[in-house]
Formats: sequence, C-alpha cells, structure tokens
Amino acid sequence: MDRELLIEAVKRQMPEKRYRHVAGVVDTAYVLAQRFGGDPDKAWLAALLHDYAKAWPTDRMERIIREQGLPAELLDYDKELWHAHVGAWAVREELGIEDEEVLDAVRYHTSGRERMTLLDRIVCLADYMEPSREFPGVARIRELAEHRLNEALVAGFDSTIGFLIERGKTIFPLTILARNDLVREIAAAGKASER
Ligand code: DGI
Ligand code: FE
Ligand code: FE
Repeated sequence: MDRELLIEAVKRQMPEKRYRHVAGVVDTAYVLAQRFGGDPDKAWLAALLHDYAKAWPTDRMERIIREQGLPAELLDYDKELWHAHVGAWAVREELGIEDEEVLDAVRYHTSGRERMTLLDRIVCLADYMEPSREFPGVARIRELAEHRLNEALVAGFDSTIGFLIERGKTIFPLTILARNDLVREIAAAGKASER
C-alpha cells in the first residue's frame, strides 16, 4: 500500500484531533530516527500506525483480545493499554503490514517492554514528546531527547508511572521491566565512559 492510502486508512479510524497527534508523532519519530541512527522509513510507518485502534470502542478491543489470542493479562490492566496490541493485530489484518519490527513498535508503544528495539524506543519517545503533547515534565523530555534517547524515555516512563501512582492505578509489569532495562543501560554507559 502506498503512503497516501495508508494515511487515509489511519484517518478513517479516528477523529481529526487524534490524527493531528499521530501526524506529530510521525514527524517526531522521523527526526528521532535520523538523530539516533534508526531507520526513518520504518519510524515513519510505525508512528503512522501506532494509534490505529486508539479510538475503537472498548468492547470491540476486548472482543479482539479474547478471540484473537492477544495476551489475556491485558484485560486485568488499564484499558488504555489495549489499543497498542489491538492496533498491531489490526494493521496486519486490515492493511497487510507484515514487518515484525514495525508491528512490535506499535504493539509495545504504550507499555514498553524488556529489551526495547531502537524502533520501539523511537516511537514510544515520539509519542511522549510530539509538539501537541502537554503535560508536566514534557519540556525536560524534549530537552533530553536532543542528545539522550534512553534518558528521555526513562523520563517519559517516570512521568507515566507517577501519573498512575497518583491516581491509585495498577502498573503493567512490562512498563517496570522496560524502565529497569533502560536505567541499567544508562548506568552501564556511564561506567564505560569513566574508564
Ligand atoms: O495513545 P496515546 O494517548 O497517544 O499514548 P499511550 O499509548 O502512551 O497511552 C498512554 C496512556 O496509557 C496513559 O494515559 C497512561 C496509560 N496507562 C495505563 N496503564 C499503563 C499506562 N501506560 C503505561 N506505560 N503503563 C501502564 O501500565
Ligand atoms: Fe497510544
Ligand atoms: Fe499516541
């Protein structure tokens, strides 16, 4: 499918305002890929598709999780997590996207995961910092993202984890694992540069 058709397919899934966010993530992910040595074309595609199922009705997402064998554990956590997994399933099913790296970046863009790929990191960070995002701490994330991908991403996860804690919500285990991994990588890089 060419780019214009993909864009049209994505626009059909969501209100205009949500598409403006997606367009911001696309531009940001493309820049981050160039900055940090990622594949800009894959970043473009994964960013375009990342919120494909975001505006789908909850009962539709729940049904797909149950019937298509997506991780049932998701149903025990915040509904906000569902659109990422459902979206990865849907873009394969409806748009014929087969690139596993791209599908993973869509699937894990909300929670993160252990051993996040560069593409996972780029999409997740772009989602946090695209120009229309406004939340306490976003300016710091944008600053860090000028040079430090992992630090910026940890700052993003920290803000989400803090937000969830403040509201008395559960935290999906992959988010903790993702953050632990990144924190260890940052520490290891620090030690290596001292030597
Ligand atoms: O879809 P977006 O709004 O663009 O952003 P997203 O896919 O990162 O979704 C973020 C929402 O998910 C945010 O409001 C927090 C919520 N959420 C609920 N439980 C968890 C979670 N986010 C993470 N990372 N981990 C959770 O356990
Ligand atoms: Fe999302
Ligand atoms: Fe998003």
